[in-house]
Amino acid sequence: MAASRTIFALASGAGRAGVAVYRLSGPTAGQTLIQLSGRPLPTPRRATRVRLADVSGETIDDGLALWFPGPASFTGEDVVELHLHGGRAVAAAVTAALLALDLRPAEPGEFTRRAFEAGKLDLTQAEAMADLVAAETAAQRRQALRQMDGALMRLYDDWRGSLLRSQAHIEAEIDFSDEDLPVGLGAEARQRLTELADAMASHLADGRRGEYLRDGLSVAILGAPNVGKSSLLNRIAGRDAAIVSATAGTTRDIIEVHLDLAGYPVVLADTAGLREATEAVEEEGIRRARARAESADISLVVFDAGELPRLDEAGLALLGNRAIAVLNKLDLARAPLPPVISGRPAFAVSAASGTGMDALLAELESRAIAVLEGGGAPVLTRARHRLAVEEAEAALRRSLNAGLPELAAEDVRVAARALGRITGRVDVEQMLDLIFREFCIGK
Ligand SMILES: Nc1nc2c(ncn2[C@@H]2O[C@H](COP(=O)(O)OP(=O)(O)OP(=O)(O)O)[C@@H](O)[C@H]2O)c(=O)[nH]1
Ligand SMILES: [Mg+2]
Repeated sequence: MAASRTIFALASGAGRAGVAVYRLSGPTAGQTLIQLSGRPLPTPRRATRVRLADVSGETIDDGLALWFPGPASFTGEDVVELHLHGGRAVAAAVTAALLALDLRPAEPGEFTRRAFEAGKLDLTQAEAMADLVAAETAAQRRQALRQMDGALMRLYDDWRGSLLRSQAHIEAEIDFSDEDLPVGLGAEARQRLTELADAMASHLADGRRGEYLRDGLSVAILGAPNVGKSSLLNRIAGRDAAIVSATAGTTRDIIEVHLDLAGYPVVLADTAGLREATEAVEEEGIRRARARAESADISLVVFDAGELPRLDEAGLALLGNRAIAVLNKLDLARAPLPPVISGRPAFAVSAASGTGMDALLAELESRAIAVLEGGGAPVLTRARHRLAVEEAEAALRRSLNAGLPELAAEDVRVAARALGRITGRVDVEQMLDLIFREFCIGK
């Protein structure tokens, strides 16, 4: 990489009481520390106490400095970390001093991008870092750490290595087809490619576990108006996120709350009650509710227990195999409560008082775990990876059916490139901006 300008960012700041960490990376990072501290560079990778002053000699702060000479640093460049007192005046003085020394504020994700460009990590690891910073539940954190450790990178690099070797064999066969090449090479390559295509197929058939874990499992609360859907959402969320009223047709838009369910991320959505709409806004709300019913991974279909034995038609129509039936307003029930509705287990609750909520939440939790928990194999975590593995598998299947070895070799090359794009080994220049933009500044 061409020598780049030294960048800096406040990598973490804990406000007035805490420690603020400034990170500098680039060719003049060491020189900058010398100028600010008025001392030679400290021992590498050792926290050293420094008194920093700006160019005019005015003291900025008394803190710690760490010196990481490249290439054995996070970005591969010379890196300096300054641990100073939190607080706005220090931040303003440090920023002014660094700008005066011709450093430039870093863009979001720029440190990680430099690390990627220096070959310190691959794209899946870079993405995992962004995931780790954004992780809200324990399961998300574990998944991000596994990926940061290189689990996905190793899998894709292994596959890509096998593909490149197969391609070389097939091409050798083409180039030397008149000469005495050991027989059976074609069959051997065919065998290996079939195994790889099958491995990719089973990797793709992971039930989207990794993506769910990143984005959260989508749970929709559905049912007729006034059955207590919004009350249920508020009860589960533990706060008044949605408006509750005795008027049917209160909820119009979709209201989402993010939950941590036994360490697993869930996006719980309240929706408009399903009925013949009385006006345009309600109609749009109902359209959105139906769309969410389609896309949700689990739905809680709510009925009014006060109306038993009558059960609302719109609700019954939604009791598919991803549904849990909820009989709300248990306190108003006069008829016996059915344990099962349309073959779905029915949970009787009172959203108003909280009765029965433990059993319902336990069911929701075990459903979420069934969807999200798998073995230890690394899982796809992003649509970007999924698309590339799908492309690789399709190309491999084509190569197995290709009439000519030249065509087979070309398809194997396409498959290898698709995998190379995931890890960033090939062809990624135009994607990088997109990927690193989602990082925060200082990472
Ligand atoms: N008695 C009793 N009343 C309840 C219970 N849950 C909700 N309600 C009442 O039922 C009414 C409707 O509640 P909401 O939560 O607004 O119902 P909803 O399904 O969201 O209604 P829409 O948004 O209009 O579709 C309110 O007056 C609530 O106080 C319950 O468990 N018992
Ligand atoms: Mg509502």
